[in-house]
Amino acid sequence: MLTKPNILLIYTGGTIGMMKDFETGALKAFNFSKLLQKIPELKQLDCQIETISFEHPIDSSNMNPSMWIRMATIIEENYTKFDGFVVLHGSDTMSYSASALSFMLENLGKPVVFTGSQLPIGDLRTDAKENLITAIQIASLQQKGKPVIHEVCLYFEYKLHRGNRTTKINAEHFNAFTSPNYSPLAESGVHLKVNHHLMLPKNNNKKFIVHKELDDNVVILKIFPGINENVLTSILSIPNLKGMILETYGSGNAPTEEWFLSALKKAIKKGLHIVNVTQCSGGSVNMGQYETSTGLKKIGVISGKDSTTEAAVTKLMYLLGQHVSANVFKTIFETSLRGELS
Ligand code: ASN
Repeated sequence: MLTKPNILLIYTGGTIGMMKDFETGALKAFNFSKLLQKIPELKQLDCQIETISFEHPIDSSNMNPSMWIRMATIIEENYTKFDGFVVLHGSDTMSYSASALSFMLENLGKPVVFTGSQLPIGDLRTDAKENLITAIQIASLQQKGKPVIHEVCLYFEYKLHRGNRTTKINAEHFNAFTSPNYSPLAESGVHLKVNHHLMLPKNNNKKFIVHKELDDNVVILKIFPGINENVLTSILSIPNLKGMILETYGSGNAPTEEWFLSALKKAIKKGLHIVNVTQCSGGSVNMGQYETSTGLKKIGVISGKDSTTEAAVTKLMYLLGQHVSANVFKTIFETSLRGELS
């Protein structure tokens, strides 16, 4: 007899479990046991569900690397006991967390599905029930008793995406996330359509490793017409700064002014890792395509290719935490580690 898949539901907070504060009217996280009482439908699912909650559930705007370590540790400690993991998370920083976890969990052999909602689960028009129920069904998908998905994903409003390819694009619509440079791994309609060919393959022989060293001495700088030397050099002189995500225009273009390039060059020479990602919501960095990016290429700026900013900044924290040596850092960054770039 086949046993039902075991799913661990990890509750970190987010709108999904929030209630209005009577005094201020603002939404804030509340106790998880009350959340489950709101969804009796969960009992009908063809899987066993166990739950674990952050002691103090948060609005995901308070997310940080130590909480990513907490999530990764929960998964590590429960890895053999469960067939899949669903992480309930606020939508504001969900793409950052899904990206971070994708790097921290190496040789993942089971699904980790992030989900949440735009309206609290107790709200009459809530999107939480569909998101949660389908996320659990997806985490339970098996073929010949083995999980179908072996990666960190994000499920929201009928689409399953690779987590490190996503970005939050809307604070109002239920369709809050997109994956600009990678098609959905699955779509939920009348049937659940799984795009097997887009998924990361299972790494049969390699041991599951959880990396818990993240270095947060990083910064994201979005360039804009009018950025001046004082602003740039002040940022570059932040004590102990080790990495910078430079959000550039179009296919990786930036001002060609002498002060701009020479400030970056000096910083790179001193050991700062600078990664070029585009401000555009889709497409890729291609340094050398325009004259306005050849200078960046020449001074050793790393190409983030078609990574999202969320994936790039968490990959930077992860690789810095791994103490990757300076001479291979660029090559490793420009390589796809978890399907985050093409
Ligand atoms: N502020 C909320 C959060 O990220 C937004 C949400 O979950 N929809 O925790």
